[in-house]
Amino acid sequence: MFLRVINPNTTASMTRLIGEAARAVAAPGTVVEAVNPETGPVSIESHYDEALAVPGLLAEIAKGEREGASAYVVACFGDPGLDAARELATGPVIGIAEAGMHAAAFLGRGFSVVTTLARTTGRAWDLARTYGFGERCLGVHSCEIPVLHLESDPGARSVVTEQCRRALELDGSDAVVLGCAGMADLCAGISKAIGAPVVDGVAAATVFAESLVRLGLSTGKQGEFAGPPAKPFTGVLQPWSRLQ
Ligand code: 2AL
Repeated sequence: MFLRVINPNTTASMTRLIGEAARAVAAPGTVVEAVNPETGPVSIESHYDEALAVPGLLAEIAKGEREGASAYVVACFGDPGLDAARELATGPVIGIAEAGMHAAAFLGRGFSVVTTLARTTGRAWDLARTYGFGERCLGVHSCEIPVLHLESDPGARSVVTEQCRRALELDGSDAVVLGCAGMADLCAGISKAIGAPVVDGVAAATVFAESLVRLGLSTGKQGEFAGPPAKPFTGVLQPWSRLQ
């Protein structure tokens, strides 16, 4: 099985971290290729960033199709471009927010999300409702740590850990979902520190994507998620044209 894990931001060190998290849970025989686009924002923490990350993400899906990818993970917690990615891909495409919330729903009645900046909490709430977890998501909390500071700030681990502990108490939830792919390496340590299940969406999406491939299941292609119609694109988006 060939799993293409796409970090939709362009920071290679974060892509390496994401690849390690995916490989740590992938089955023997699964080849995990962790990649990031050449074009786009270095981190995704606004609607603007998210919108402009999507062309690069879709180029990576198109490349995966040419190379025969079995499935894809979109490794950013806003799940940018997920529906468009499903139109392009033959195999299943799983977003890490979608995977993290589904996993957490197996672990208790309610879960909390702990994310980076307060401005990303609206998107997390929107996704919880879109995925049908509006009543199971009991709170979305921010750490006020920008995405790229998760790597560079030596205090980040303890701030995220304490926000997870606080979220669990305030919300009365059973589990915590980490709201950024860049938190993947913190997951096991936080779970141990707070004594509750903590879900990293990168790991959850990896295992769910593998499971769907093993079940022989992929996106329905008869209607909404059929390949996008052929048409030219103009200007800087000319390379995204659909020629046939
Ligand atoms: C993210 C994420 O997972 N990757 C990124 O660049 N931004 N999420 C977030 N809440 O800031």
